[in-house]
Amino acid sequence: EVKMSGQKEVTFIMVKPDGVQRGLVGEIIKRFESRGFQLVGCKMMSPSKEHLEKHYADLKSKSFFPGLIKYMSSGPVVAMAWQGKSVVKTGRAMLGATNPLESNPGTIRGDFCIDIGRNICHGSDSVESGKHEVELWFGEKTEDYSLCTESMIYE
Ligand code: 3AN
Repeated sequence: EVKMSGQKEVTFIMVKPDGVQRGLVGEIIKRFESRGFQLVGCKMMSPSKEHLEKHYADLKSKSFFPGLIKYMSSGPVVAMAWQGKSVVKTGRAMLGATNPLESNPGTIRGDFCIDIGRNICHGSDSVESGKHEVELWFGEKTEDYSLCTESMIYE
């Protein structure tokens, strides 16, 4: 089971197909690593429509849902689990607002995109959904490195 408290908090960050196609995988990983978070799961994959519909179940009634699923199926994604103190909230802040035109410069979306339907990355919106999404995309196969951080300042 994925632990949720303190420095073991996890979030699910995904580079969407447009982010992969535009060569932004390294940039996004670099920002999370530089900030001090730990990459505990990472895979490139082409998720099935059924899997994406589970991931976006909350949005099923939205008019943009079919387009969203089509876009998310348009190429491979990079699915990642990141761990660390307040990683869910801080991760969201690093991604920027859902609509890139409202994302502040300095955020990933604020620096690299302009279209809400092509906003290059996903990040869990609560500690609960972080845990749920990491389990949905990785099952039990993420590592917990939080005991290997004695040289870091985390306490
Ligand atoms: P976030 O990804 O910031 O949590 P959600 O969960 O509201 O935002 O939306 C999930 C995804 O659905 C967004 N990342 C975006 O790609 C797409 N989306 C959201 N709102 C719209 C919209 N009005 N038109 C087109 N796509 C949208």
